[in-house]
Amino acid sequence: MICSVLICWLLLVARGDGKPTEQRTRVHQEEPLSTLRHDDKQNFDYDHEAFLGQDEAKAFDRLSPDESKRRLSIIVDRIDSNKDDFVSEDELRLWIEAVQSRHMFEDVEHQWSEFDLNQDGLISWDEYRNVTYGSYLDGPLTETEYNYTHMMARDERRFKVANRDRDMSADRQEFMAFLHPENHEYMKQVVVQETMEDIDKNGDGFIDLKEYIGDMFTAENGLEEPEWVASERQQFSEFRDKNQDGKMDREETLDWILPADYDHAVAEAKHLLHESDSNKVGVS
Ligand SMILES: *[C@@H]1O[C@H](CO)[C@@H](O)[C@H](O)[C@H]1NC(C)=O
Ligand SMILES: *[C@@H]1O[C@H](CO)[C@@H](O)[C@H](O)[C@H]1NC(C)=O
Ligand SMILES: [Ca+2]
Ligand SMILES: [Ca+2]
Ligand SMILES: [Ca+2]
Ligand SMILES: [Ca+2]
Repeated sequence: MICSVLICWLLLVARGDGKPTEQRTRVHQEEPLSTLRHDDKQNFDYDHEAFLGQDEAKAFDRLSPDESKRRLSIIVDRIDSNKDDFVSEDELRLWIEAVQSRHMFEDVEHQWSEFDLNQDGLISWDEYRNVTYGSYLDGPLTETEYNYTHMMARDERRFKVANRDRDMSADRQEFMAFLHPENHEYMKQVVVQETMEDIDKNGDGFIDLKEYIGDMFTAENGLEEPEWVASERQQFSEFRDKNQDGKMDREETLDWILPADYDHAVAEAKHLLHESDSNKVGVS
């Protein structure tokens, strides 16, 4: 795609109405590229963030159109690494991957000093636990205080898995795997485990259709079920429940949340190119 077409489309995207989309709070359900739900019918924040990174995207929301355009031109120039004035899918994918790993690195650096209390270049489980749950561990539990026992056990389990050398002390790589498990192959199993525990309300080790829908949607009296819920039901029986036994096991859940044959960066690159082409924004 011609660079200026991409800039125009991104400007269109950047000046979207900025309505917040549904925020996914559970870590394993976060889209690796952005925590926003990817639904262009609502707005383009997801694309915006995948392209710029979350912090950068927020900064862009405050810029004048001219300034946005100027900065986007600089970025698009950098994406066009072979300088042929076209942005290829590959160039875009590399850029999106770079944005994603920069975000993870910054996240680790940002949080590091808060947790590495003795400044030995490692974050031990004790340090992490004390900083995160300190006041809860110290104080007598008041009736209104949330019982963090479960959450802490879950963190500890994830921390153990992230620590490949089993010393319960995380270096930067291990801490990154702990914070962003969905982007680390060796964390997949624990991510699936956490997902299943969250959604499997009756605790039988499977996710049935009711639990699957219940995780995304709560029916309100008198309100008709939205269309997307019906389509999720269909998704469940047609694609998620591969062996057609009416429920999702571990394998099927893994395929759902972290599909092996799906690369978010490739998908988003294709999508951005497709959208900016089909919107016929023209060359300015
Ligand atoms: C964590 O807190 C406990 C209790 O206050 C303390 O004994 C321990 O030394 C702390 N550990 C670290 C690594 O700060
Ligand atoms: C918190 O929950 C855990 C496990 O669910 C339980 O064993 C513990 O007694 C609870 N603590 C308090 C103070 O309620
Ligand atoms: Ca330390
Ligand atoms: Ca370690
Ligand atoms: Ca179940
Ligand atoms: Ca099944």
